[in-house]
Amino acid sequence: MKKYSAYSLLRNALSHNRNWRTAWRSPEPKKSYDAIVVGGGGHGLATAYYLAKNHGMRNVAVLEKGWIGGGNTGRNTTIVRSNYLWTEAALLYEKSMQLWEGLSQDLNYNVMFSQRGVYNLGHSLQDMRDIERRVNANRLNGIDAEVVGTAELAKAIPCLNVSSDSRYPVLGASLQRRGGVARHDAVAWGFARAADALGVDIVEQCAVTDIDVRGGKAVGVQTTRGPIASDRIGVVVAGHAGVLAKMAGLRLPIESHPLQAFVSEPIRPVLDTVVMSGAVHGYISQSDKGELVIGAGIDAYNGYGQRGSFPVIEHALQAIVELFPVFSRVRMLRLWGGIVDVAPDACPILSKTPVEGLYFNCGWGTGGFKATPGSGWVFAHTMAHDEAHQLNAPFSLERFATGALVDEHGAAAVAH
Ligand code: FAD
Ligand code: PYC
Repeated sequence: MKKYSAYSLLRNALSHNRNWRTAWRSPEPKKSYDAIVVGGGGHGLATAYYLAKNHGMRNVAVLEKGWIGGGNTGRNTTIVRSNYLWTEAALLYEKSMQLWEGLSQDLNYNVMFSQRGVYNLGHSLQDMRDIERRVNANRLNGIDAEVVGTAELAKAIPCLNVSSDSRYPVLGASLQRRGGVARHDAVAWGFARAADALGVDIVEQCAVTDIDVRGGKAVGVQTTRGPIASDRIGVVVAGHAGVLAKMAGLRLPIESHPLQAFVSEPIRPVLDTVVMSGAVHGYISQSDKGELVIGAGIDAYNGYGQRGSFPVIEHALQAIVELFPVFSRVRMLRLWGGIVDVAPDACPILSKTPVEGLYFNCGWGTGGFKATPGSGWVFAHTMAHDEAHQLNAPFSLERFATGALVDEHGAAAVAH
């Protein structure tokens, strides 16, 4: 990769960036590709990157209906952790965590991964029993996890209300120190630039309008920029998975819901970790810009509007003020929503389908940002070999017929 010196930064600024190379090309789509990835979010871009890097597939296109990272990838609250209960899920998210730990170096792009720790609070005896069970399960899987009490919490997070006379008193928490946050846009841009450098065509403003199936096999897609042939198509469109499945005559066990988040005005550094509470239904961290990043549970209705309803905002902010009374005086700046794809067991679908050459990567619901690199890694393997990687074998569509669900509603926590 070319290095930019301070001098070249100045030269580019003075020339209004006329000579600044774009980070990825804007190619016209070809008539056919060896593989097509539908959806230019983090998962789709990571899939294309690992198809090229790990499996030597360079004649690959990512088709994105808007701009890359404009879906949930650019709308999420960036919490990264791998403290899931069941071994199947824990190993998948832990693979991702290990990739996060080397991602900036691998992509040669700073994704600002900050391992500032993630606390999941407990507010009742049963909460604490569930936390202890999950921490023990994590440790058995080699994943870092601790149970912490209120004295330690009060020391680590001075503005957290741990007094026993609050409505839902904090009794303790789980802590994953390797958890944290990353810069979401940078994840999309970093994967895009690295995939493009390996020859992947990233085609924005290109909506897939139909999937062509002949004799039970995928043969291509119809798009707003014309038909494109391929016998290997991976669909990675999050909240729109059901819509794309219908194009191929399939029905997925997915519901699409709005999920909201909000940021406050920027304030001085006050919170250097991530705090989540499933019981009071809110979570919070502070961005490097100083904004408090706050989120809630899903809006209960199905929909495709990237905005949510007022009661959820009120509920989440009540929860945050309960936990952090000092934030009651902070003004909120912005709010937005994304469309999340929720499966019945709160676990993803990374799977072949009854249509040969057609693969789906969806169902990450409210928690897929943390899985971005790992999801791309295993889905690229699945597409390249027409066979699941051992880490995503438990997440096939068959589980909804056999009943071998991996119920992660507990660890999916706040948002589901
Ligand atoms: P997306 O980024 O949504 O990408 C899918 C892309 O497909 C979109 O760009 C879309 O435009 C494109 N597309 C759709 N239809 C078509 C079509 N017909 N043709 C072409 N392209 C199409 N997860 C965490 O781990 N931690 C968090 O803290 C967290 N917080 C969240 C907070 C909010 C408010 C939301 C909404 C989500 C949150 N998530 C979190 C979940 C996380 O954002 C998602 O699971 C993850 O980003 C999904 O990535 P993706 O690449 O699959 O989807
Ligand atoms: O999966 O950790 C998570 C999460 C936090 C907020 C939304 N999703």
